[in-house]
Amino acid sequence: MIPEFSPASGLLAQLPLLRVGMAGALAHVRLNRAEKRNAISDDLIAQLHTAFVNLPPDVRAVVLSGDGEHFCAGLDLSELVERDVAEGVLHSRMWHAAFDAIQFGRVPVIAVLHGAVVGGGLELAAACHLRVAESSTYFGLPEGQRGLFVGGGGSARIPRLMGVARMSDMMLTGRVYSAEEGERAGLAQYLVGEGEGLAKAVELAQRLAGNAPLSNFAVMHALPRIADQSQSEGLFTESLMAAVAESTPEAKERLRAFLEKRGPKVTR
Ligand code: 1HE
Repeated sequence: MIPEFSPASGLLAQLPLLRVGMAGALAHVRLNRAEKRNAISDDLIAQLHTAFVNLPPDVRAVVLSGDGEHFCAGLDLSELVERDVAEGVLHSRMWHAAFDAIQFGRVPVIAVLHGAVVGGGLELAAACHLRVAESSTYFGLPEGQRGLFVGGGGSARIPRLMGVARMSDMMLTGRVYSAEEGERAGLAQYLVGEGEGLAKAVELAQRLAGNAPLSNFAVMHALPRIADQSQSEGLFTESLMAAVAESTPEAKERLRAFLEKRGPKVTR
């Protein structure tokens, strides 16, 4: 069941290109630029950054979605025209900072996808920790057709979801993946019917919010770094992270609960 999200207060209420709602430990961040298909302007990228570094301390998981017919049409092409090289680098770095705040923030973020998830919209989705795709979703990287390259972290993140070969194909040929194809290729982890994405994402977010925060943190921060390391370094990082996680009072209590028959069993 989808809880009643009440409008956020303070700074999070002062970001007009977003609509931020709160329900207990969950925050719902909605791209609020449907008339431009949620195209990501400089203002929108700045507001996303601001929102994700200012989540209230009681938030333990975030659901991110887009208002209107499409999740996100990518970079706002109308702002691109007259940028010089230095401005281009800084612009891309601004996106990196905002999307790093999502991927390497404090809490997991679940994206609800529908309609177009293209260009920078797919880069945004790839910065989230889980993706739920409704059946109308389609994925594209039209940068090749527009004379551009990805600049929002896509070249680093998207191959980690689907592989370099599939991403190259999308960029070189303009191939578009349907929701089902995207799910099969690793762009989404859950496939649901139209209009069912938010309920699914909320159900997942509630589950994540019930995990020990340090376990979520380890998955978000250690897993992608270990994937970047050699096996030897990765195994050492894993040992350190495991020892930190299992030494917390919360982990000890959860283990005790299981041993005393109070904790949940793993069931199908
Ligand atoms: C936009 C944008 C945009 C829509 N920048 N204004 N992204 C793209 O190449 C995708 C471009 N967009 C589209 O292909 C289509 O707009 C959609 C398939 C997403 C939606 O189509 P539709 O028929 O629902 O809407 P529309 O009529 O095309 O657009 C409605 C309005 O949104 C219209 O403005 P209006 O003032 O004429 O009403 C469009 O101009 C505007 N709009 N998309 C600016 N992207 C960090 S690097 C990342 C590099 C990239 O992301 S490249 C991929 C860019």
